[in-house]
Amino acid sequence: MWVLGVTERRVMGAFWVLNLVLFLVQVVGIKGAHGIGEHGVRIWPMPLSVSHGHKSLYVGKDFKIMRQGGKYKDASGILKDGFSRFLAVVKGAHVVDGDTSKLDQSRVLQGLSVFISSTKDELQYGIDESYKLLVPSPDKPTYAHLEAQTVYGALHGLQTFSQLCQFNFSSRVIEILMTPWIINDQPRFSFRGLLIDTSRHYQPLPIIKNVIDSMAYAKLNVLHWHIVDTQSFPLEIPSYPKLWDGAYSTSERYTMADAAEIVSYAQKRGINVLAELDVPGHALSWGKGYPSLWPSKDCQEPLDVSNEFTFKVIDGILSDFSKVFKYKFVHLGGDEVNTSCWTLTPHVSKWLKEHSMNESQAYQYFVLQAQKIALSHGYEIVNWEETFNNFGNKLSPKTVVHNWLGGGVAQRVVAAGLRCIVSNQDKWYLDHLDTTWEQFYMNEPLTNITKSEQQKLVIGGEVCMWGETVDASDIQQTIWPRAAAAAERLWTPYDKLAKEAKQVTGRLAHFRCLLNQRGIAAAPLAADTPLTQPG
Ligand code: CP6
Repeated sequence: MWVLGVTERRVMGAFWVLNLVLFLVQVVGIKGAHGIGEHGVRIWPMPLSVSHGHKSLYVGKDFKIMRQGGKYKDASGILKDGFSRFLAVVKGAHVVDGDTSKLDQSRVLQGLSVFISSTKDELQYGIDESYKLLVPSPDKPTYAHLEAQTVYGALHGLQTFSQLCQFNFSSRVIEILMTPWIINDQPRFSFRGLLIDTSRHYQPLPIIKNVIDSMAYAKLNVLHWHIVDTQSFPLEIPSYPKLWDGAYSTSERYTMADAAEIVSYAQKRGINVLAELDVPGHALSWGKGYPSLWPSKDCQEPLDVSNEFTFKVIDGILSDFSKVFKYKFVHLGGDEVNTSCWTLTPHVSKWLKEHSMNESQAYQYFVLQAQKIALSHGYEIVNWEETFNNFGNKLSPKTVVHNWLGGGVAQRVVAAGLRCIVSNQDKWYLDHLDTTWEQFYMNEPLTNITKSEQQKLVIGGEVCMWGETVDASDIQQTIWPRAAAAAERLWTPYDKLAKEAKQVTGRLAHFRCLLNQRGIAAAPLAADTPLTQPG
């Protein structure tokens, strides 16, 4: 327990000032982000409200972060780690050798005080991600202030703060232009996702971590990990250890400890991991280790609906998942199911007759069985939209329907009272190399959804980086900058979004440059397609 000195008391006092100023900004409407030119505010995604002045500050050589009051104690070090990451990305690889002790101290920012009111640091769907940030104009002593409900809101605040900083090559120190900054921010949607697919191409762990880093820069908060599919089964499942016989090779695999490491790495950056088990289609690789999961040796997909063992294996996998993947949702796929193997295989077709089911009833039976198993492990469920299109009224009320086809299913899903995630393939599929960043930016999740209680059921959206076209060599340049365009759509309030994508070109170009400086291989805006493509 420390005793507050003069400095600390001034810092604490600043919280009242911060709140008063934010109040004035909101009520009186002091100049906000509107009307600030492209060369002014360069934050991506644009916050809820931003105002700024015209004076510059230097970031002190001994600049430090301090928790000031608040209940959060940072026992797990999330904030401390976040802060050192932020300092590293702001410095880039530059040698910051400027001695700020010789500068006018009223222009040197001594530190950032952070006030977090919640003690909890469980990362979960729907947590408060808001923050308020005040960077003062020259003063003495000069401290910036960040206030958030949760440590994850504070990380977003650090992220924004880092985007205000730049390296000054004449003084060789970090500077912040256009102070004071007063920023009040929170996301529009709680689910802001990116899908990666480690079945079509194995993605090495450092690549996945690099993707997670880049997501945090754009304030995306869900890594949808499409782990396994027809082509390969790279993940270890302790309950059924032969499943990863379906990996491409003995080295293109993840242990459960690797998966836990990814989850923890993501959590420290405020990112949830949504694990997918796509059943009953897209699961051929499972039969490499356990051939009885196939209807037959020559008809291998979808999984054998007539075999009790199929559901035992799903139960084992989801049981193992639940120890590592702590997000409240699991994704059970359910898309693109071609049931012809079921009717063509004698023992399966006999089973269908005995149970008086046709193919589509068997598809429904399978999906609902898998839902029951997931519910028994404490999960809520995400399913691709075909499940809703075929038997929407039978789905568990705990289902979130994941749109991907055209045709505006979101409208029908929310009218039926279910939740929805938007990923329409004509606008938000990153593997569609000819979809431009402008199209990503303009894709509006609430199109034709006007009632507020229905709008609330659209929990967010997700851009999808299917793995057929990308491996470790080009995944980042295929994701970025287009994913950033969607990230702003999902973060920034509707009335603050540009009405035409070209209005944000300069700011997005700046963000993609920032990604490059931070070691993310984001492609240029003008050429959205990768420079190289795998054959
Ligand atoms: N894999 C899985 C895929 C796709 C889907 N599910 C997909 C389909 C069409 C396009 C892109 C991807 N590769 N499991 C659909 C949800 Cl264009």
